[in-house]
Amino acid sequence: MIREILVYPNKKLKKISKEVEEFDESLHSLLEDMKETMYANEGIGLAAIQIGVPKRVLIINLTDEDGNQNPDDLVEIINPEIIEADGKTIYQEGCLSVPSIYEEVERFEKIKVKYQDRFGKVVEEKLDGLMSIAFQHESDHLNGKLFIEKLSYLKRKKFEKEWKKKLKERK
Ligand code: QAP
Ligand code: CO
Repeated sequence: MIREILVYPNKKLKKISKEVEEFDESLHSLLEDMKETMYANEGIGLAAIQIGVPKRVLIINLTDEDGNQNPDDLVEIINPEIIEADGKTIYQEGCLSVPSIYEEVERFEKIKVKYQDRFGKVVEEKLDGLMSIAFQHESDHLNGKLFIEKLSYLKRKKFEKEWKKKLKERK
């Protein structure tokens, strides 16, 4: 089922999501809803809280070199942890919860992560490139953080101004 995406400044987006303890049918149906919702909105990543579910669940499906999004490349990530981080990288990020806004954000370049799959199996791997950035962006959602909160004071001001303008235009 396609669910509604919560948009900034919805207060639910600030919630700290809870660890998943049961790797059951309800988790699997949440993952299916997240996939449908992400594809319907042309996203490459989505955290459960973006559809109002405060659970530590996220999905990422990057596009390939030709810009095609292959569902076989979709990764389901439960209870993510970053256990090592190295270097810095800057990328112009967007977010389905902050539509039409793209700003440069600094992240770790390489990370070592630990998470669980939909059956509870523990996975440990090293990530770099866009996958590392997406993992950090989506993990921040589970702690109630949006990418716009990582902007400098001046850039945040600029964003708030742009956002107000966009709100008026949408009405
Ligand atoms: C998070 O972002 C991310 O403004 C996923 O109008 C960000 O899927 C991963 C989107 C940066 C890696 C790097 C945004 C779609 C999608 C919009 C998204 C929009 C339509 C964003
Ligand atoms: Co986001």
